[in-house]
Amino acid sequence: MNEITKPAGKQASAAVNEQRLWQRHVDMAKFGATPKGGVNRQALSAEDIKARALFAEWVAKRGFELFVDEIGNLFVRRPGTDPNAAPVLSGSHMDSQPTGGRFDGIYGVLAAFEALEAIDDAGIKTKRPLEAAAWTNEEGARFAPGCMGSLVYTKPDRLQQMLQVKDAQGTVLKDALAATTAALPKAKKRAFATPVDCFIEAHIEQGPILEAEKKTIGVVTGIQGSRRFKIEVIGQDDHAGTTPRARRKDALSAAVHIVAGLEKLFHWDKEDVTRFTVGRFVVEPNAPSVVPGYVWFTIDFRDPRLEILDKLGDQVEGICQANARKCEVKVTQTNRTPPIGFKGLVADAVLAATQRLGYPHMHIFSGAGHDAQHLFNICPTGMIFVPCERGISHNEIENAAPADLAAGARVLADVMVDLANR
Ligand code: HGY
Ligand code: MN
Ligand code: MN
Repeated sequence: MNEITKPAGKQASAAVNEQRLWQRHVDMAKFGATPKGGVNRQALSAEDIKARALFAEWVAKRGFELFVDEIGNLFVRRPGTDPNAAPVLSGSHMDSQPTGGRFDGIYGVLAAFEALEAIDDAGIKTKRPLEAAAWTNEEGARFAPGCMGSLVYTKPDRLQQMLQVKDAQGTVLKDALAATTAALPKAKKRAFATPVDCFIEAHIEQGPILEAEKKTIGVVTGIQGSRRFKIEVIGQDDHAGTTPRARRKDALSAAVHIVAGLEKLFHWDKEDVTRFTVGRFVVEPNAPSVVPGYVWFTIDFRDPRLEILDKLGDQVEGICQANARKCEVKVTQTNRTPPIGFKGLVADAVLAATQRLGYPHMHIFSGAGHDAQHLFNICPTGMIFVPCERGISHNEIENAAPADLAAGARVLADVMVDLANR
């Protein structure tokens, strides 16, 4: 932190407008609004396209430049005095889970935009350009895997594979993406892996700790690792009335035993640190009088310890085969992200800004995954958490307080000025 930026950082955080930030959340929540007050704004859907269009309107009104890359990631740029310097980048995602909340992801996009606006309102010059990003398809609910936009941005060789991914209705990602980018004609093209000086992501905690500890800011120390699998159980459709047990290849019965075996494996720790979720379970043909011939389901396995991720994850195949009964089982690992730790430049800047601004804070580890996990591989990265009500997320009743959202944006604005002028 050099002396000249301290007042600039303070001016920037003071210029954060709580009401403007809150209203933008209200405006965005209209896209995909669901009955219990949440959103269903899945990646590259009509709702996502509308949200992107509104965001582009706000960007244009502000006079910032808008860029889009080949996987649909959006970048808003506020120029710096050194146009050749790599930008200080902040952002998150606009897409949601099918029964998502009004803050998961979108808060990080709007906090980043609010930081750029506040810095602009305060008339602060920064050496490095400042950018706000909206990463495509973080949630992975419609197109798997999640964190797709930030993954491809940092690993461009994965683009072709991702373009071919299909959703449950058979829509190919490439086609949904074409419609999405066509709806933003004014956005300039941005190449993948354009250098980034550093990345900061603001996000609701999606857990109960900050609220319970009465802290406004979480200085995030890292993100736990994850391994995700698709398990396919292939049996044989048969008549429910005429087929004796001895002749059945019942994919559902086998799948149920497989899940029971996996629960025995993953529910190993009494400290309840390991996370194991079967979130999607598809039975075909899903007809009451047909013995199910095909079942597929997902495994979302997470743990902060690399050795546990390896040890337990490597046993999935064996447990599936051991419980296959008369069916064939196919195990595909769809994603593996090791645990990461945020130390150094960005984490220190977040702590310093939080202390300067005097917010009650604590260090906190993230159980949820974020785009920051991929940016971590290409530049110094860190995260800022703010509380959400009762820690509830991936749920329509997800809620957060305007003052907490603004506090996170104030810390972010101060950090961005600090890092852009160091
Ligand atoms: O699943 C996650 O951790 C993130 O919220 N998509
Ligand atoms: Mn999120
Ligand atoms: Mn999420």
